[in-house]
Amino acid sequence: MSLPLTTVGSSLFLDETQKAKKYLMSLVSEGVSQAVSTGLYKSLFLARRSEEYIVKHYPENQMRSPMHMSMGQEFVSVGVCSALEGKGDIFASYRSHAAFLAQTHDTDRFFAELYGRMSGTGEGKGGSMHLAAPDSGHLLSSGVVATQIPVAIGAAFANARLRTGRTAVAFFGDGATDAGVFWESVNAASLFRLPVMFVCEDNGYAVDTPRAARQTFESLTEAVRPFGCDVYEDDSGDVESVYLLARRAAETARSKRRPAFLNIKCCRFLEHVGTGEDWHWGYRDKEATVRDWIARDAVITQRRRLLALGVAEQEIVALEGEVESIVRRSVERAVAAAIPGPERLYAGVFHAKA
Ligand SMILES: Cc1ncc(C[n+]2csc(CCOP(=O)(O)OP(=O)(O)O)c2C)c(N)n1
Ligand SMILES: [Mg+2]
Repeated sequence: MSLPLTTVGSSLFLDETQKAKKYLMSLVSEGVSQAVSTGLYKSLFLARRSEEYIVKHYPENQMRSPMHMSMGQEFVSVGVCSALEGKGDIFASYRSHAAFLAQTHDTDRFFAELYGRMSGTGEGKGGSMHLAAPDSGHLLSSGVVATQIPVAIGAAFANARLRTGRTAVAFFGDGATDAGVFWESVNAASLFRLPVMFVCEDNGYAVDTPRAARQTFESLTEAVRPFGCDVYEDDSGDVESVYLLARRAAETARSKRRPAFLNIKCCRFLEHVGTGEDWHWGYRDKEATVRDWIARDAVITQRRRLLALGVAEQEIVALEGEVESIVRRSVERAVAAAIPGPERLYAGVFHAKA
Protein backbone atom coordinates (compact mmCIF):
# COMPACT_ATOMS: atom_id res chain seq x y z
CA MET A 1 0.00 0.00 0.00
CA SER A 2 1.44 3.38 -0.87
CA LEU A 3 0.93 6.48 1.19
CA PRO A 4 -2.12 8.37 -0.03
CA LEU A 5 -1.24 11.90 -1.04
CA THR A 6 -4.25 13.24 0.72
CA THR A 7 -4.14 11.43 4.03
CA VAL A 8 -6.99 13.36 5.57
CA GLY A 9 -10.15 11.32 5.46
CA SER A 10 -8.17 8.11 4.99
CA SER A 11 -10.10 4.98 5.85
CA LEU A 12 -6.98 3.70 7.57
CA PHE A 13 -8.00 5.31 10.81
CA LEU A 14 -10.43 4.29 13.50
CA ASP A 15 -14.05 3.75 12.65
CA GLU A 16 -16.51 6.36 13.83
CA THR A 17 -17.55 4.19 16.73
CA GLN A 18 -18.13 5.06 20.34
CA LYS A 19 -14.82 3.38 21.15
CA ALA A 20 -12.99 5.60 18.69
CA LYS A 21 -14.67 8.70 20.07
CA LYS A 22 -13.81 7.69 23.62
CA TYR A 23 -10.22 7.12 22.62
CA LEU A 24 -9.98 10.54 20.96
CA MET A 25 -11.59 12.26 23.92
CA SER A 26 -9.15 10.53 26.25
CA LEU A 27 -6.33 12.15 24.34
CA VAL A 28 -7.82 15.56 25.05
CA SER A 29 -6.42 16.56 28.37
CA GLU A 30 -7.60 19.40 30.52
CA GLY A 31 -6.33 22.76 29.46
CA VAL A 32 -6.88 22.48 25.71
CA SER A 33 -9.74 24.66 24.58
CA GLN A 34 -11.66 23.95 21.40
CA ALA A 35 -10.08 27.03 19.86
CA VAL A 36 -6.62 25.62 20.56
CA SER A 37 -7.61 22.20 19.18
CA THR A 38 -8.85 23.89 16.01
CA GLY A 39 -5.72 26.02 15.76
CA LEU A 40 -3.55 22.92 16.09
CA TYR A 41 -5.47 21.23 13.30
CA LYS A 42 -5.14 24.30 11.09
CA SER A 43 -1.36 24.37 11.60
CA LEU A 44 -1.06 20.64 10.96
CA PHE A 45 -3.18 20.89 7.85
CA LEU A 46 -1.18 23.87 6.56
CA ALA A 47 2.08 21.94 6.83
CA ARG A 48 0.58 18.78 5.33
CA ARG A 49 -1.11 20.53 2.42
CA SER A 50 2.00 22.56 1.67
CA GLU A 51 4.10 19.40 1.49
CA GLU A 52 1.47 17.56 -0.52
CA TYR A 53 1.76 20.37 -3.02
CA ILE A 54 5.55 19.90 -3.07
CA VAL A 55 5.22 16.13 -3.58
CA LYS A 56 2.92 16.71 -6.53
CA HIS A 57 4.88 19.47 -8.23
CA TYR A 58 8.52 18.66 -7.41
CA PRO A 59 8.92 16.48 -10.51
CA GLU A 60 8.28 19.59 -12.66
CA ASN A 61 11.81 20.62 -11.63
CA GLN A 62 10.87 24.23 -10.89
CA MET A 63 11.70 23.79 -7.21
CA ARG A 64 15.40 22.98 -7.49
CA SER A 65 16.19 22.62 -3.81
CA PRO A 66 16.83 19.24 -2.18
CA MET A 67 13.76 18.44 -0.05
CA HIS A 68 13.81 16.89 3.41
CA MET A 69 10.14 16.44 4.08
CA SER A 70 8.47 16.81 7.47
CA MET A 71 5.49 14.68 6.48
CA GLY A 72 4.44 12.47 9.41
CA GLN A 73 6.48 14.49 11.92
CA GLU A 74 4.58 17.79 11.72
CA PHE A 75 2.84 17.28 15.05
CA VAL A 76 6.14 17.77 16.92
CA SER A 77 6.90 21.31 15.77
CA VAL A 78 3.23 22.28 15.56
CA GLY A 79 2.72 21.18 19.18
CA VAL A 80 5.84 22.93 20.45
CA CYS A 81 5.53 26.20 18.48
CA SER A 82 1.84 26.50 19.37
CA ALA A 83 2.60 25.94 23.05
CA LEU A 84 5.13 28.76 23.02
CA GLU A 85 2.59 31.13 21.44
CA GLY A 86 5.14 33.03 19.37
CA LYS A 87 7.55 33.44 22.29
CA GLY A 88 9.96 30.81 20.95
CA ASP A 89 13.11 31.54 18.99
CA ILE A 90 13.35 28.60 16.62
CA PHE A 91 16.58 26.94 15.47
CA ALA A 92 15.87 24.07 13.13
CA SER A 93 17.54 21.44 11.00
CA TYR A 94 17.32 21.01 7.23
CA ARG A 95 14.02 19.13 7.87
CA SER A 96 12.24 22.29 8.85
CA HIS A 97 9.20 22.82 6.60
CA ALA A 98 6.76 22.08 9.42
CA ALA A 99 8.70 24.05 12.03
CA PHE A 100 8.94 27.06 9.74
CA LEU A 101 5.23 27.02 8.89
CA ALA A 102 4.16 26.28 12.47
CA GLN A 103 6.15 29.25 13.74
CA THR A 104 5.58 31.79 10.95
CA HIS A 105 2.51 30.62 8.94
CA ASP A 106 4.35 32.44 6.15
CA THR A 107 3.54 30.38 3.08
CA ASP A 108 4.42 33.33 0.80
CA ARG A 109 8.09 33.45 1.75
CA PHE A 110 8.19 29.66 2.14
CA PHE A 111 7.13 28.83 -1.41
CA ALA A 112 9.07 31.75 -2.87
CA GLU A 113 12.23 30.29 -1.32
CA LEU A 114 11.51 26.81 -2.64
CA TYR A 115 10.98 28.29 -6.12
CA GLY A 116 14.25 30.24 -5.86
CA ARG A 117 12.63 33.67 -5.97
CA MET A 118 13.76 37.08 -4.65
CA SER A 119 10.74 37.21 -2.34
CA GLY A 120 11.86 34.03 -0.55
CA THR A 121 13.35 33.90 2.94
CA GLY A 122 16.88 33.97 1.52
CA GLU A 123 16.21 35.62 -1.84
CA GLY A 124 15.81 32.09 -3.18
CA LYS A 125 19.44 31.24 -2.53
CA GLY A 126 19.00 29.10 0.56
CA GLY A 127 16.26 26.73 -0.50
CA SER A 128 14.43 24.20 1.61
CA MET A 129 17.33 23.45 3.97
CA HIS A 130 18.01 27.06 4.96
CA LEU A 131 14.62 28.56 5.73
CA ALA A 132 14.90 31.51 8.09
CA ALA A 133 12.67 34.40 9.08
CA PRO A 134 14.26 36.02 12.15
CA ASP A 135 11.56 38.72 12.19
CA SER A 136 9.00 35.95 12.82
CA GLY A 137 11.05 33.96 15.33
CA HIS A 138 12.43 31.32 12.97
CA LEU A 139 16.08 32.20 13.40
CA LEU A 140 17.67 29.59 11.18
CA SER A 141 17.63 26.16 9.62
CA SER A 142 20.93 24.38 9.12
CA GLY A 143 21.99 21.71 6.67
CA VAL A 144 24.91 20.64 8.86
CA VAL A 145 23.68 18.11 11.40
CA ALA A 146 23.50 19.46 14.99
CA THR A 147 24.98 22.90 14.23
CA GLN A 148 21.77 24.71 15.09
CA ILE A 149 21.96 23.42 18.67
CA PRO A 150 24.89 25.50 20.01
CA VAL A 151 23.57 28.57 18.18
CA ALA A 152 20.31 28.16 20.11
CA ILE A 153 22.38 28.20 23.30
CA GLY A 154 23.75 31.59 22.27
CA ALA A 155 20.24 32.92 21.76
CA ALA A 156 19.18 31.49 25.12
CA PHE A 157 22.12 33.23 26.75
CA ALA A 158 21.13 36.53 25.12
CA ASN A 159 17.47 36.08 26.09
CA ALA A 160 18.50 35.41 29.69
CA ARG A 161 20.81 38.42 29.83
CA LEU A 162 18.30 40.75 28.19
CA ARG A 163 15.34 39.28 30.10
CA THR A 164 13.24 39.02 26.95
CA GLY A 165 11.08 36.21 28.35
CA ARG A 166 11.64 34.28 25.14
CA THR A 167 12.62 30.60 24.98
CA ALA A 168 15.16 29.35 22.48
CA VAL A 169 14.07 26.09 20.85
CA ALA A 170 16.45 23.75 19.06
CA PHE A 171 14.72 21.19 16.83
CA PHE A 172 16.96 18.34 15.72
CA GLY A 173 16.82 14.69 14.78
CA ASP A 174 18.00 11.70 16.79
CA GLY A 175 21.05 11.57 14.52
CA ALA A 176 22.13 14.97 15.86
CA THR A 177 22.50 13.39 19.29
CA ASP A 178 25.41 11.38 17.85
CA ALA A 179 27.31 14.67 17.68
CA GLY A 180 29.46 15.79 20.59
CA VAL A 181 28.16 19.33 20.33
CA PHE A 182 24.69 18.15 21.37
CA TRP A 183 26.07 16.88 24.70
CA GLU A 184 28.23 19.97 25.18
CA SER A 185 25.20 22.15 24.59
CA VAL A 186 23.03 20.22 27.06
CA ASN A 187 25.83 20.47 29.61
CA ALA A 188 26.44 24.19 29.06
CA ALA A 189 22.73 25.06 29.09
CA SER A 190 22.21 23.10 32.32
CA LEU A 191 25.29 24.62 33.92
CA PHE A 192 24.28 28.18 33.03
CA ARG A 193 20.57 27.52 33.62
CA LEU A 194 19.60 28.82 30.20
CA PRO A 195 16.03 29.18 28.88
CA VAL A 196 16.26 26.65 26.06
CA MET A 197 14.22 23.67 24.94
CA PHE A 198 16.02 20.85 23.18
CA VAL A 199 13.44 19.09 21.05
CA CYS A 200 14.52 15.81 19.52
CA GLU A 201 12.33 14.77 16.58
CA ASP A 202 13.17 11.14 17.21
CA ASN A 203 12.22 9.27 14.04
CA GLY A 204 14.66 6.51 14.93
CA TYR A 205 16.95 6.89 11.90
CA ALA A 206 19.89 8.92 10.70
CA VAL A 207 19.27 8.52 6.97
CA ASP A 208 18.92 4.69 6.98
CA THR A 209 20.86 3.83 10.15
CA PRO A 210 18.75 2.93 13.20
CA ARG A 211 19.66 4.34 16.58
CA ALA A 212 20.67 0.93 17.98
CA ALA A 213 23.45 0.73 15.39
CA ARG A 214 24.80 4.15 16.44
CA GLN A 215 24.41 4.47 20.20
CA THR A 216 25.23 2.15 23.08
CA PHE A 217 22.77 3.50 25.63
CA GLU A 218 19.23 2.17 25.57
CA SER A 219 17.33 5.33 26.32
CA LEU A 220 18.33 8.72 24.96
CA THR A 221 16.05 10.38 27.51
CA GLU A 222 17.76 8.61 30.41
CA ALA A 223 21.18 9.41 28.97
CA VAL A 224 20.34 13.13 29.03
CA ARG A 225 18.76 13.11 32.50
CA PRO A 226 21.98 13.30 34.60
CA PHE A 227 22.97 16.59 32.97
CA GLY A 228 20.43 18.38 35.12
CA CYS A 229 17.81 19.63 32.72
CA ASP A 230 14.20 18.47 32.89
CA VAL A 231 13.62 15.52 30.57
CA TYR A 232 10.37 14.50 28.89
CA GLU A 233 9.47 11.72 26.51
CA ASP A 234 6.37 11.27 24.37
CA ASP A 235 5.49 8.48 21.97
CA SER A 236 1.80 9.31 21.53
CA GLY A 237 2.17 10.67 18.02
CA ASP A 238 -0.47 13.16 19.07
CA VAL A 239 -0.29 16.91 18.62
CA GLU A 240 -2.27 17.77 21.76
CA SER A 241 -0.08 15.55 23.87
CA VAL A 242 3.01 17.33 22.55
CA TYR A 243 1.34 20.72 22.96
CA LEU A 244 0.58 20.05 26.64
CA LEU A 245 3.99 18.57 27.27
CA ALA A 246 5.74 21.56 25.69
CA ARG A 247 3.58 24.00 27.65
CA ARG A 248 4.39 22.23 30.90
CA ALA A 249 8.07 22.01 29.98
CA ALA A 250 8.22 25.73 29.15
CA GLU A 251 6.46 26.72 32.40
CA THR A 252 8.70 24.48 34.51
CA ALA A 253 11.80 25.68 32.70
CA ARG A 254 10.84 29.30 33.37
CA SER A 255 10.02 28.79 37.03
CA LYS A 256 13.02 26.54 37.79
CA ARG A 257 15.33 28.42 35.46
CA ARG A 258 16.62 25.32 33.74
CA PRO A 259 16.57 23.88 30.23
CA ALA A 260 14.26 21.13 29.04
CA PHE A 261 14.92 18.14 26.81
CA LEU A 262 11.92 16.72 24.94
CA ASN A 263 12.35 13.39 23.23
CA ILE A 264 9.37 13.11 20.88
CA LYS A 265 9.05 9.84 19.00
CA CYS A 266 7.81 10.22 15.46
CA CYS A 267 7.89 8.67 12.02
CA ARG A 268 9.15 10.12 8.76
CA PHE A 269 6.60 9.04 6.16
CA LEU A 270 8.77 9.74 3.12
CA GLU A 271 12.37 9.05 2.13
CA HIS A 272 15.26 10.80 3.91
CA VAL A 273 15.70 13.32 1.12
CA GLY A 274 13.32 13.67 -1.77
CA THR A 275 9.58 13.48 -2.09
CA GLY A 276 9.07 9.78 -2.65
CA GLU A 277 8.71 6.76 -0.40
CA ASP A 278 11.60 4.47 0.43
CA TRP A 279 10.02 1.25 1.63
CA HIS A 280 11.83 -0.63 -1.12
CA TRP A 281 15.20 0.22 0.49
CA GLY A 282 14.35 -2.36 3.12
CA TYR A 283 16.00 -0.62 6.09
CA ARG A 284 12.70 -0.16 7.96
CA ASP A 285 9.67 -2.33 8.29
CA LYS A 286 6.93 -0.86 6.17
CA GLU A 287 4.12 -2.84 7.72
CA ALA A 288 5.10 -1.95 11.28
CA THR A 289 5.42 1.69 10.28
CA VAL A 290 2.09 1.72 8.51
CA ARG A 291 0.36 0.10 11.41
CA ASP A 292 2.05 2.05 14.16
CA TRP A 293 2.30 5.50 12.68
CA ILE A 294 0.40 6.14 9.47
CA ALA A 295 -2.69 4.58 11.02
CA ARG A 296 -2.55 7.15 13.82
CA ASP A 297 -1.43 10.02 11.65
CA ALA A 298 -1.68 13.15 13.80
CA VAL A 299 -3.46 15.11 11.07
CA ILE A 300 -6.24 12.56 10.80
CA THR A 301 -6.41 12.12 14.57
CA GLN A 302 -6.84 15.84 15.10
CA ARG A 303 -9.56 16.07 12.47
CA ARG A 304 -11.40 13.18 14.10
CA ARG A 305 -10.97 14.82 17.46
CA LEU A 306 -12.57 18.05 16.29
CA LEU A 307 -15.57 16.04 15.13
CA ALA A 308 -15.66 14.20 18.45
CA LEU A 309 -15.59 17.57 20.22
CA GLY A 310 -18.67 18.62 18.28
CA VAL A 311 -17.11 20.89 15.64
CA ALA A 312 -19.33 20.75 12.55
CA GLU A 313 -17.92 18.97 9.51
CA GLN A 314 -18.74 22.03 7.34
CA GLU A 315 -16.66 24.18 9.65
CA ILE A 316 -13.69 21.85 9.21
CA VAL A 317 -14.17 21.71 5.46
CA ALA A 318 -14.28 25.52 5.37
CA LEU A 319 -11.04 25.71 7.35
CA GLU A 320 -9.41 23.23 4.97
CA GLY A 321 -10.64 25.23 1.98
CA GLU A 322 -9.17 28.39 3.49
CA VAL A 323 -5.79 26.70 3.96
CA GLU A 324 -5.88 25.35 0.41
CA SER A 325 -6.52 28.86 -0.96
CA ILE A 326 -3.65 30.22 1.11
CA VAL A 327 -1.28 27.59 -0.32
CA ARG A 328 -2.53 28.13 -3.88
CA ARG A 329 -2.19 31.91 -3.67
CA SER A 330 1.31 31.68 -2.21
CA VAL A 331 2.40 29.35 -5.00
CA GLU A 332 0.93 31.70 -7.62
CA ARG A 333 2.76 34.66 -6.06
CA ALA A 334 5.99 32.67 -5.89
CA VAL A 335 5.88 31.58 -9.50
CA ALA A 336 5.15 35.16 -10.62
CA ALA A 337 8.01 36.64 -8.53
CA ALA A 338 11.42 37.68 -9.82
CA ILE A 339 14.38 35.33 -9.90
CA PRO A 340 17.51 36.92 -8.37
CA GLY A 341 19.98 38.17 -10.93
CA PRO A 342 23.75 37.58 -10.87
CA GLU A 343 24.23 40.89 -9.02
CA ARG A 344 22.57 39.28 -5.97
CA LEU A 345 25.01 36.36 -5.91
CA TYR A 346 27.11 37.61 -2.99
CA ALA A 347 24.40 39.60 -1.22
CA GLY A 348 23.84 38.28 2.29
CA VAL A 349 26.64 35.74 1.90
CA PHE A 350 29.96 35.72 3.71
CA HIS A 351 32.71 35.88 1.14
CA ALA A 352 36.24 37.14 0.88
CA LYS A 353 36.89 39.96 -1.56
CA ALA A 354 39.70 39.12 -3.98
C1 LIG B 1 27.90 17.23 10.18
C2 LIG B 1 27.11 16.43 9.18
N1 LIG B 1 27.41 15.12 9.02
C3 LIG B 1 26.71 14.39 8.12
C4 LIG B 1 25.74 14.96 7.36
C5 LIG B 1 24.94 14.10 6.39
N2 LIG B 1 23.61 13.86 6.94
C6 LIG B 1 22.56 14.59 6.52
S1 LIG B 1 21.17 14.18 7.32
C7 LIG B 1 21.93 13.03 8.24
C8 LIG B 1 21.17 12.21 9.25
C9 LIG B 1 20.63 13.01 10.37
O1 LIG B 1 19.66 12.27 11.05
P1 LIG B 1 18.74 12.92 12.12
O2 LIG B 1 19.53 13.93 12.90
O3 LIG B 1 18.11 11.84 12.89
O4 LIG B 1 17.66 13.75 11.31
P2 LIG B 1 16.51 13.24 10.36
O5 LIG B 1 17.06 13.33 8.97
O6 LIG B 1 16.15 11.86 10.76
O7 LIG B 1 15.42 14.21 10.54
C10 LIG B 1 23.27 12.95 7.91
C11 LIG B 1 24.23 12.02 8.52
C12 LIG B 1 25.48 16.32 7.55
N3 LIG B 1 24.52 16.96 6.85
N4 LIG B 1 26.17 17.04 8.47
MG1 LIG C 1 16.37 10.83 12.62
